[in-house]
Amino acid sequence: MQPVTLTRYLVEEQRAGRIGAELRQTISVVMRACTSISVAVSKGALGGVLGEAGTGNVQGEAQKKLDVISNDILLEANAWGGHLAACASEEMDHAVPVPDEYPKGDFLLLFDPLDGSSNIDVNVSVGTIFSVLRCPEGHRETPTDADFLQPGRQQVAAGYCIYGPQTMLVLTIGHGTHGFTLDREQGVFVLTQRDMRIPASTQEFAVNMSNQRHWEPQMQAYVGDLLAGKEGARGKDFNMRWIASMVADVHRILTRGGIFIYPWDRKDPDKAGKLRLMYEANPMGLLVEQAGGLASTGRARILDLQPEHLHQRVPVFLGSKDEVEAAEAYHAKTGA
Ligand code: P6P
Repeated sequence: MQPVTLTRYLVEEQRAGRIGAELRQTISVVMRACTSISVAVSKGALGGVLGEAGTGNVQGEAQKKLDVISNDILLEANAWGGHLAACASEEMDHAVPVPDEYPKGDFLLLFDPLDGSSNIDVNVSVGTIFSVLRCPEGHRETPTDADFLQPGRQQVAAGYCIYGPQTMLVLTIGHGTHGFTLDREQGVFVLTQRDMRIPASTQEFAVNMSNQRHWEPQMQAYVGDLLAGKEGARGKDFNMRWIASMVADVHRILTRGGIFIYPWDRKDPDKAGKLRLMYEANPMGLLVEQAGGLASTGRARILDLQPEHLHQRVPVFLGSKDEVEAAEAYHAKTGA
């Protein structure tokens, strides 16, 4: 039987009336860009692409060469893609409208071109995260940052491509979350995990414990009880994983469950956490909720948030439904 490729999956979804031709083609353009990024990432030192680019981004972070290369690959691919009004990226201060000389469309594409890039030089999995929104009516010719400020529930597609031992693209168009593995010899993504489901309960959490002293009391109480194990309030032992690459940690959770946490910490209180709402928390939140999990700030569901600016940061608790709800219960207590 012929394998179901991502291209075939998207055509079948279009035939079933679940997406239009323009969104199908937009996702196909992102897929091809991710294949190019996978080639660049896998070359490592042989491609002269490791190390710093010598530039910084709007986040105040030093850019890796591959951050810039990946961002350029996505911008160039989508300029000719023909169905976008504008792109926005972790690596760019403001949204970039598709230039007038290129074909335009009604979608807005956001991406973190290479999330986890601090791991590149030590050969740990990294990935591209992307989110697709509709451009507000009448704004196609003059899109601005404000047009992107839509709650995550309004995403029409979201996904990531993880560059690990396998290159995999995980996608939702609002009808489940599905995993596609890159067959490098054929140059196609093949459906290998249809309808990924996150178990409701878990005994595995992911957080950077070195920030523990900076957390608010409710977070300290919650993690303290995870660490107390079966002798503690939770009555069961927990394991911990932290890859420090969101795409890799979330992929593990989509594959076997768990809870991923990047909470608010007082190291930089006005940032409200490290992760960005528009092109990290929202796309990952949609993928997780489409797989039966939950995505929360600890006090509100991420996909319901009304964004205030393009590079807004939020606390993130996502993964197994029962565990995210348990974390929310701790955060509902005033003062812990
Ligand atoms: P820390 C990578 O830089 C990233 O944005 C996410 O991919 C990852 O989950 C997090 O930051 C890691 O943060 O503080 O552990 O380095």
